[in-house]
Amino acid sequence: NIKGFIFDLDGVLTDTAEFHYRSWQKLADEENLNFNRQINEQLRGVSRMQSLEIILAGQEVPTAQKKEWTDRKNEYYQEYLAELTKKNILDDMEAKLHQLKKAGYKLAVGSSSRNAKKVLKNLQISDLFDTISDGNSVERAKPAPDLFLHTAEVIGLEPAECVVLEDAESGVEAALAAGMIAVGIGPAERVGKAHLVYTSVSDIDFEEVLTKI
Ligand code: G16
Ligand code: MG
Repeated sequence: NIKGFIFDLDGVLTDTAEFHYRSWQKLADEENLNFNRQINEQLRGVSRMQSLEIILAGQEVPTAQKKEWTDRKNEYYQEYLAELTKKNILDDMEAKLHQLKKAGYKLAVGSSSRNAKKVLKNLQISDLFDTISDGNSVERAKPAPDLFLHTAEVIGLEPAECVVLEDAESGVEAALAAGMIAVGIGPAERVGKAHLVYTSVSDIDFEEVLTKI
C-alpha cells in the first residue's frame, strides 16, 4: 500500500546535470584532468568527492588538493545555481506533485546533493515536500540505502510504502536495497533494474505506477 513518493532531485525534478558537467569541465581544464561528457554520465547521482575519484580514475592526489578541487568545482556550480528559477523544473513535474499531494500522499526529496535545499528554493517548490533529505543527511551515499531509509523514517512510512523516482543507476540500487519500489527514468542500460522504467520525466504516469506495482 503506497503512501509516499521520494523524488531524486537532479535528473528527476530539474536538470542540473548540465551545470554539474560545466563546473567539472572548467576545473578539469584548469587542472589538466581528463574529462568529457561521457565521463560526466558516470557522475549521475554520485556524491561530490566520489565524483572526483571517478574523474581521477586511480590517479593519486593529496587529500588537501582533492578538497580544494571539490570546493572550487562547487563554487562554479553555485554560480550556475544563482541563475536557477522556476523555469528549470522539468516538464509538468510541478503539476504532478500538486496532484499527488492533493490525493494525500507524503512527498519527499532524497538527493545526493549538498546543494539540494538551495536548488529547491530557487525552483520555488520547497513547500511541497514533507521533508528534504540531501547529501548532508546521512554518511553513506547512494547506492547505500541509508538516504532513502532516513527519508522514510522522517515522514513516518515503512520502506515498502514508498516509491522512489530515480534517474541514476546508483539511486535505483539504493531504492531497491532500501526495500522500496523503484521507478527508473532513462535508458534501460542505466535504470533497467527498477520495477518500472520511463524513458523521460514527461512519460511518468503516476496512475500507472500505482496500479502496476
Ligand atoms: C546530484 C547529482 C550528482 C552530484 C551530486 C552531489 O545528485 O546527480 O551528479 O555529484 O548530486 O552534488 P553536490 O556537489 O551539489 O553535493 P541527485 O541525487 O540529486 O541526482
Ligand atoms: Mg539524479
